Amino acid sequence: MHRFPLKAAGLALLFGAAPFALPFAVPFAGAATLDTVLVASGFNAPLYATSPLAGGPIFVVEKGGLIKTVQGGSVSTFLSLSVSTAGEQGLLGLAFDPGYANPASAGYRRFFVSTIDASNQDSVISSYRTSDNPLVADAASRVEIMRFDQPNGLTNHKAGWLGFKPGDADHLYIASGDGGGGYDPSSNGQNTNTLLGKMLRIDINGDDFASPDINYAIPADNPFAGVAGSRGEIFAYGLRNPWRNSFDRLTGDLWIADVGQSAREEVNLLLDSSAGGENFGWRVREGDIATPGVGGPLQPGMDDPLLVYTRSFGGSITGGYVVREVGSPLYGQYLFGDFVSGRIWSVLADGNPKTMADATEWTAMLDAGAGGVLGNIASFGEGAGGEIYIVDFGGKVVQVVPEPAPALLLAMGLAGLAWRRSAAARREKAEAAALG
Ligand SMILES: [Ca+2]
Ligand SMILES: [Ca+2]
Repeated sequence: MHRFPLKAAGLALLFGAAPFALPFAVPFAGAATLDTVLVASGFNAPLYATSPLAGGPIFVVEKGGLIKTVQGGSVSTFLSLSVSTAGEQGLLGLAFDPGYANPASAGYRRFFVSTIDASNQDSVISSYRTSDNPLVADAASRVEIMRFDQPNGLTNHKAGWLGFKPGDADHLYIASGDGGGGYDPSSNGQNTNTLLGKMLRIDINGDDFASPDINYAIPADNPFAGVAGSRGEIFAYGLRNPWRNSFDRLTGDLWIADVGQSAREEVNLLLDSSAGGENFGWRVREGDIATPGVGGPLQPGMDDPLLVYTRSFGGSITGGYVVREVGSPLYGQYLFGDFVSGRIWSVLADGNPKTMADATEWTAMLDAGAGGVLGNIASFGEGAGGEIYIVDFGGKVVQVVPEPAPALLLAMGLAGLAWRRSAAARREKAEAAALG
């Protein structure tokens, strides 16, 4: 446990977390074993990784505005953006269009980024397209999709995650933070007339706006579409800093991990069947308690989190994924971590409320992996085959693989490929069984 103080001291506490108590160990269950292999190191403040095409490059997002690719062991720059980087600002999110590989799709070669504008600190969502070279984006292809104001001078709580729900190529989900400042001073989370502190949902294949700088439509089935005094882009609200979130690729459920203020970190579940309109409570509620100093009891219509943890475990939750890589010991588990403590756990993703007593801790096993000790967990990532990446803010990306990592794959820089291949043969059957 010696490494936790080291971690806390070494990072300018990107997420403004408070000091934490020494963690106590949560025993891990069963005989399942995991290893890691290094995807690549030397990144500058990496915040995200994904690999949308089977056998294609792994894309790594850097806070300072670069997207890099890793393929065949070599790293190159895919796109370079000018962004504001103070505090928690930067290049914060990346999502590939579901039609990225389909020449017949409007989304062919298209991807979306969320950034903080270098000139005015707005949150900005833009699209770009990849050039004829799959390792180089076409910088001139930029289309601005939307932007929204951020409070002047506040550099934290920008969230910025982007994602598409499996099977829905039209709607981009955008996580926004409360705008920052601590305790949500303007109560943005509960205000449905601002885009701050929300899960947004927009139609990126429509356009409701004559302006060439605003290029999306408000889905008619969004819960506040057409409601006077509310923003139609909102799908769910009452969020503080939903930094990293994910759709379960099997079920379509959205797992929202909301970074807490000074007492509770939380995981929320937005079911596939939801029509939206959920209120996750901030700033009235911090996790499962009244927000110290400003909060109160759970109000009608507010949802308690699926899982909370205290400062005994960490100081800033980093949401992960429900693992759907067939053959992984983590299959069907929601894997998540903590930026401050560097700890990583999983809980069974059965949709029922959990406590940390239900969690399995994987920190020591993953730290002992061939990919090396992990520091501050900035993000998790998922590849086309369901493979799981872990992004260490200190500069590296690893892939979770079975233990022991096959030596040949390590040597060839093709980590996990064999596992993926053998898994593919079993996937269809297993998914059918799970659905049944
Ligand atoms: Ca327009
Ligand atoms: Ca909440």
